[in-house]
Order: sequence, then C-alpha cells, then structure tokens
Amino acid sequence: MSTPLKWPIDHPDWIQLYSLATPNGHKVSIALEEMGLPYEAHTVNIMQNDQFLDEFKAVNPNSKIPALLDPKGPDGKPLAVFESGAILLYLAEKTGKLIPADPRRRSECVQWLFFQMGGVGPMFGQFGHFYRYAKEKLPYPIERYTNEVRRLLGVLETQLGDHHYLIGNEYTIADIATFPWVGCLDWGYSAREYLKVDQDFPKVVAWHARCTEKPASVRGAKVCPFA
Ligand SMILES: N[C@@H](CCC(=O)N[C@@H](CS)C(=O)NCC(=O)O)C(=O)O
Repeated sequence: MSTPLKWPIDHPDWIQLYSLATPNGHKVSIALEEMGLPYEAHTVNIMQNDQFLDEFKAVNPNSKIPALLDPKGPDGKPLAVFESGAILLYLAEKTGKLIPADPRRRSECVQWLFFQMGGVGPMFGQFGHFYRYAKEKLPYPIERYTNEVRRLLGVLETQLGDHHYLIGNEYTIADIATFPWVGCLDWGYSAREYLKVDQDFPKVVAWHARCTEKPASVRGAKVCPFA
C-alpha cells in the first residue's frame, strides 16, 4: 500500500503550489493571482520540517519554499520549478505577463529580478535573523546587515526616480519579487522605525503601498497562511 500524500491534489490540471506566507512565498502566490492562472496551494509548514519530506523534495531538492509543479510544462509534460526567481521567470514566460516583450526592457526586468534574488532577499533575511530572531544580539552582524539593508533601500529609492515601478511605469515580476521583502522589514522584523524607512526612503514606501494595494497582492498574501 502506498503512503497517503501529505498534500492531496484535487485539481491535477492546475499548477500545484507548495508554499508558506513568507516574503518568498508571497512572491509566487501574488504573481499567480496577478496572472490569473488556476492553481492549487499546499501549505508547507517549515517549522514542522515539512520541507524535508520526500514528497516535497521531489518538487524542490533544496527543501525550501516556494516550489511548484506545472502539470503542463513547455513540452506539455509536468515540470517542477524551484527558487522563487526562477518560478517568477517561468510563469512570466509561460503567460507573457508581467515581463516586457521588448528585449532591452526585458533585460532590465531580469536585472532587477536578480538584484532582488542576489541582494535584497539574502541581505534582508540575514538582517532579520540577527536583528529580530537571534537569541544573542550581536553588534557586528546587526551593524553589518543594517548598513547593507539601508544601502539596498537607497538603491531602490534612486531607481524608483519619478516612475511608479522598478523599471518604469510597467508593473513586472521585478516588483513582485521585491516589495514583499520591503514589507517584511515592518511586519516580519518590526524594524521600520529602526531603519528609518519612512524618513529616508519615501519613494520606496509609496511604491510598496502601490504594490500591496493591488487586489491580486491582497489575495496572494493570504495564500498558505501560518497555522
Ligand atoms: N532562494 C530561495 C530561498 C527560499 C527560502 O529561503 N525559503 C525559506 C522560507 S522564506 C525556507 O523554506 N526555509 C526553510 C528552511 O530553511 O529549512 C528562493 O528564493 O526560493
């Protein structure tokens, strides 16, 4: 007899999302909502080590949320995709949505997506660990990641210039990859005041509000909630 699935599938023709309502998880559920793709969401409780189950590792060998299984990959066969940036790019290419068609603009979008994946995500995450969660409040890493988070917020502030979104007035996967992490400085790490976000980065604050207020963002942020 086979082991019952932890996450039974009711709609095998839909995209299967394995996630949790963290900034990395939000990216994908918000993009799926914005693109209007049918999907079925499965909550992976990383506090209970669900990510190390073989059933999850079959979708993401790296044991981290988010991950998805598209029953209809580019060749019509099922495709598993992990790493939130790769998932966003995959979905954008699949639908032609949230990514510019023009090659120059597309490259800009991909550059800011990678800026998030290589900079904002890891650095904000390390900041949160040492500032909020580490039992011992160590001055050196707190100072190091505070400086780096504020530097990255400054890069975003400059990039936003006088336009609405990261690469101009078109909302793209680069915005969706980034704004949940900016929000997390407040709702996840309670560091909005400490980092002087409102005082020093007003364009980032306005852009974050513009992105979070979208109906798809509101719906996407509710997917795979913490128990
Ligand atoms: N680079 C990965 C990072 C994913 C990641 O760090 N996910 C966290 C939650 S936000 C996780 O699953 N942690 C569980 C663990 O480390 O065991 C991505 O963007 O998908």
